[in-house]
Amino acid sequence: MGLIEIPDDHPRKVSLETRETIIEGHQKHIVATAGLLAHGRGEAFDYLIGERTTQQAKEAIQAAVAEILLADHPVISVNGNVCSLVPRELVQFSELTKAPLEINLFYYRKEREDAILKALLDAGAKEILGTHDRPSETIPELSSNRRKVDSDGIAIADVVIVPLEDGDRTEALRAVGKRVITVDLNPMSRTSVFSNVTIVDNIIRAMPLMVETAKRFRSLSEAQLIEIVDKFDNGRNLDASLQIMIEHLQTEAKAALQRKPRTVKELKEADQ
Ligand code: PTJ
Repeated sequence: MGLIEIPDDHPRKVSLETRETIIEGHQKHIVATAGLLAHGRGEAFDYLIGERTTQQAKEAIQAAVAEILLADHPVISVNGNVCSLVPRELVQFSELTKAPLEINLFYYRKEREDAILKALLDAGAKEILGTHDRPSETIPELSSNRRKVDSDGIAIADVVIVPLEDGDRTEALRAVGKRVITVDLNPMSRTSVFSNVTIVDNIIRAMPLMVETAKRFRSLSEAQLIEIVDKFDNGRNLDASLQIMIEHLQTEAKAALQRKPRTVKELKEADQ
């Protein structure tokens, strides 16, 4: 994986390898140039949350998966960053939840659509919505390329999963009555705030957990799934996630001032 070899004992191995994956995705036209910048922003917020999946995020994942399993027409919106980072998990999750994958790009270019389509097919996808040859319609109140949606996908969806999304689109989807689920490391972004369920976690950690949770939750009754959705409150979830970041930053700042930086391993041990 990646363009350069990262030694196993490098303390930032996972982060550096993920960076390599995104760069490779950009070279293959999967990732937009702006996607590199979006990734850097994600890295900064991941640093603030301690590069780990919090209990809060685990609860949001459960609410998200329950909501998707309860939906009549769930759809997963795929952009360049998400396709580059977790293609296999997207396909697995789509199969487990019967939520089709729809390519929906902010920075649309035909060669990007083709590259993303190929990456998803290589990852095992059988059907992809949102390509230029598919029937489409437009979401009102949105001026970007993302206004165009698949007639059998987002157009008729009741629940849309939009990881790493820009705020305008989330607002527009809510305005046309869709429920929105996102994965976004920034708990203050407009997408995070406007979504019904926000998973404040890195997509590279969240997506495998979503797959695992979908496998477990498929055998739950409708009443059990409804109970999981009902006890989740996104406002509380965002407040708690932000609080975790503030506390983590205070601890890290103190440690840095005492010249005793803590490693991710030490943080994980402190969590247990
Ligand atoms: O592929 P395209 O053309 O559809 O474009 C995709 C990007 C990501 C460029 C576009 O959607 C965009 O500009 O997004 P934003 O507005 O930068 O929002 C991306 C959000 O995702 C930000 O809040 C980032 O902090 C967050 N983010 C970035 N990387 C990750 C992430 N959240 C979770 N996991 C990540 N790996």
